[in-house]
Amino acid sequence: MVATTDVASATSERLRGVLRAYQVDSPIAAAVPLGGGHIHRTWSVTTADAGGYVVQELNSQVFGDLSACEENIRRIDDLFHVGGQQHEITIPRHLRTETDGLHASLPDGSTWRATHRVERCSAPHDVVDADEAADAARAFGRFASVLRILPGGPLRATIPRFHDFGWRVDQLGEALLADRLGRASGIRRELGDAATLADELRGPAKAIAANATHAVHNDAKVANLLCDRATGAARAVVDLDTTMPGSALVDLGELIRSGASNVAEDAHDLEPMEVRRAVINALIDGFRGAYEFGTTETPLIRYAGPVLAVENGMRFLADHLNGDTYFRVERAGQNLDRARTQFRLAVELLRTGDVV
Ligand code: GN1
Ligand code: MG
Repeated sequence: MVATTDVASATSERLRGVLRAYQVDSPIAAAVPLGGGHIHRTWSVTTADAGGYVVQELNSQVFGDLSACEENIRRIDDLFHVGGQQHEITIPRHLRTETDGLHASLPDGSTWRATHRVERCSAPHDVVDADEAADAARAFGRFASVLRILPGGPLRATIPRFHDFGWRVDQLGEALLADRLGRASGIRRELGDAATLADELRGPAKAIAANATHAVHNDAKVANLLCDRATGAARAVVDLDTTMPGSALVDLGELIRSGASNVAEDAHDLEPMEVRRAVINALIDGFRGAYEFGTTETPLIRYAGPVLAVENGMRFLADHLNGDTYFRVERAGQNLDRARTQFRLAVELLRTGDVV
């Protein structure tokens, strides 16, 4: 019996077409959009024969070289799933097309991928407490550790200069200069905050980038983990398109940036914002329990969170100026709120940072 689907029939048809490309012929029984990410569109799909898949329409604007993503993820998928070696953390297993491709195309030109669903797991929205923080950070630390044994040379850069702090400063400058929608006059304070913080953190950001020696996730946040719904334990790392050479400090920094505060990334009211020191310490300890930083990296740990907060803040602010073309928005001013939250967070992290 085919149950009702939760998406429009046109979407359901497209999802069916994608699954057929992976030789999954059973009709779709249910398809539920998975929210969260700003970039791709994702559905959890159950077929009539009870197969569970996650199907994703890829954003080729953001990832201009989807073949680089495909090649990287194939190698990572092989590392985790071929050869029988079990790691304490895994990734969802990718489906392959008849010609052994990871990606599939529909006649409308869209590009897709599909994985087997990791059952009884879901992605947390945010970090609840220190224990969960430590477990999440351990998972990303393990992921980066496993990637150290990836055979075959460095992964390809899927988004060039993704964590190039100086370039993000320049990008914001260009957006300001163009001021395409005349929004600059309304955000003088935020532009000032961005400039001050960027000056302060340019040095540490450069030092962190100098340690970009291994493949890391590059977008390490709890929302990119799958955790067991019953126990909360982290089981799989997802959202692997940015996994490429980088610095493990960037992963730790992104975990801190996305997990440290008690308010949402797009909070409008920052009055209640607090930085949760216990969570930050747990993130640091958890990550270090699974990944060994080198001697040049250790003194930079305290800057990792602030650098990533300001980097993201500058990206949000540039996108606000550019008319919200990169980060999907659901309301006017959302990217501005995201930027304000990041700058305030960076200030708080720097202010309380010596307590580590
Ligand atoms: C994007 O879509 P999501 O949430 O996984 C972005 C990250 C940002 C994040 C901010 C490829 O990630 O770099 O930190 O939004 N990913 C890309 O919420 O740009
Ligand atoms: Mg994501």
